[in-house]
Amino acid sequence: MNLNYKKVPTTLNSEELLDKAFKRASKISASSERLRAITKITTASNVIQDYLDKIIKAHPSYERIPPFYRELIDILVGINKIRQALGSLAWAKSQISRLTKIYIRELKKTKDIQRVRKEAYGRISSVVHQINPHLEFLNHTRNQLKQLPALMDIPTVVVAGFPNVGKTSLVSMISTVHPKISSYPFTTTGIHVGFFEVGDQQCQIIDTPGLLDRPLEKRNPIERQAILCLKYVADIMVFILDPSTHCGYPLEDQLHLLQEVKREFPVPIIEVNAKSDLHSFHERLRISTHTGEGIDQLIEEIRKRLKSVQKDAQTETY
Ligand SMILES: Nc1nc2c(ncn2[C@@H]2O[C@H](COP(=O)(O)OP(=O)(O)OP(=O)(O)O)[C@@H](O)[C@H]2O)c(=O)[nH]1
Ligand SMILES: [Mg+2]
Repeated sequence: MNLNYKKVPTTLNSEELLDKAFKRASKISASSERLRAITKITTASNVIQDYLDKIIKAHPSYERIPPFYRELIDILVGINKIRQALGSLAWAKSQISRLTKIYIRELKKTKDIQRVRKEAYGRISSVVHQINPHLEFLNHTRNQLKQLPALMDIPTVVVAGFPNVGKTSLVSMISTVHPKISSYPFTTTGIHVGFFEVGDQQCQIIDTPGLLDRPLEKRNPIERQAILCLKYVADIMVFILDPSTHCGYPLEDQLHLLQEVKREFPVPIIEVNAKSDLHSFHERLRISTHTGEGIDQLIEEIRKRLKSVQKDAQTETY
C-alpha cells in the first residue's frame, strides 16, 4: 500500500494564499461599483475556500489507514497535530463563508462601498493569518510524508540490529536500494525499501535504522521506525551482529537486544555475524559485504525460510 502524499499540493502560507485570492479578485470587472465589490469578495472568498478544501480532502482518513502507516506518520509528524491543523483549516473555511455572506448583505445596501469592501478583506485576511502556523505545519508534513516508503504486498525481509553493524551495506549489496552508508551510528534515519529476487520470487527487503538495547518507551523516533517494521511488515528478520565491535557497541549488548527482539516479535530470525573479514567468530552465518563471504548462503537461507513461511500461511488459510 502506498499513501500518495505527492498528490497533496504544496501548502501555501497565509501571505501566499491571500495574495493568490486578492490577485484573482483584482481582475474582476463589472458594470457597477457595487457589483464589482460583491464579485471581488465572492471571488477571493471562493479561491480561499476551494484551496482549503483541496488541502483537507487531499489527506487520507487517518482512522482508516493501515496501522503501520498510521504509527509511522505519528512518529514522523504526529497524527493529532495533523488533525488539529486540518480542523483549523475547516474552521477558517466556515468563518470565511460566514463573513462573505455578512459582507455581501451589507454591500447590497451600503453607501460606502469601498469601506465595506476593505473591511471584508481585512476580516478575511485576519482569519487566514490566524491559521498560518497550521498551514506551515501541513506543508512541512507533506514534505516529510511524500518520502514515505511504498510497501508492496510481497514476501518481506526486514534487516535489523544495532547501529553501525552493516545493515545498509548488506541491503545495498543484494537489492535495488542504496541508502547512505557510513562509519557512524544512526546513519540510517528512516525506512528504505529495496527489491531482490530469491529464485523466481520477488521479495522486498527493508533497511531499518539501528536499535539500541533499551525499553520501547526510551527509544527515539528513529529507532521506533525499525520497531514498526518488525511489528507489522516482517515475514522474516535478518538480525545482524557485529562481533568485531567495530560498530562501537559490545557484543554482549547486541546479544541482549537479539534476545529481546526474539521475545517481542514472533518472526523467523536469521542471525548473522557481519564483517567476517574483521573477526574469527564462527557461531552463526558469517557474512562480509567487503569480501562477499556468506552472501550467497544468506540468500539461500532467506529462500528456505520464505518457503516455510509461505507454507505455514497456506496451512493457516485452509
Ligand atoms: N570491514 C567491514 N566493514 C563493513 C562491512 N559491512 C559494513 N561495514 C562498515 O561498517 C560501517 C557501517 O555500515 P552501515 O552499512 O552504514 O551500517 P548500518 O548498520 O546500516 O548503520 P546505521 O544505519 O547507522 O544503523 C561502514 O563504515 C561500513 O563500511 C564488512 O563486511 N566489513
Ligand atoms: Mg544503515
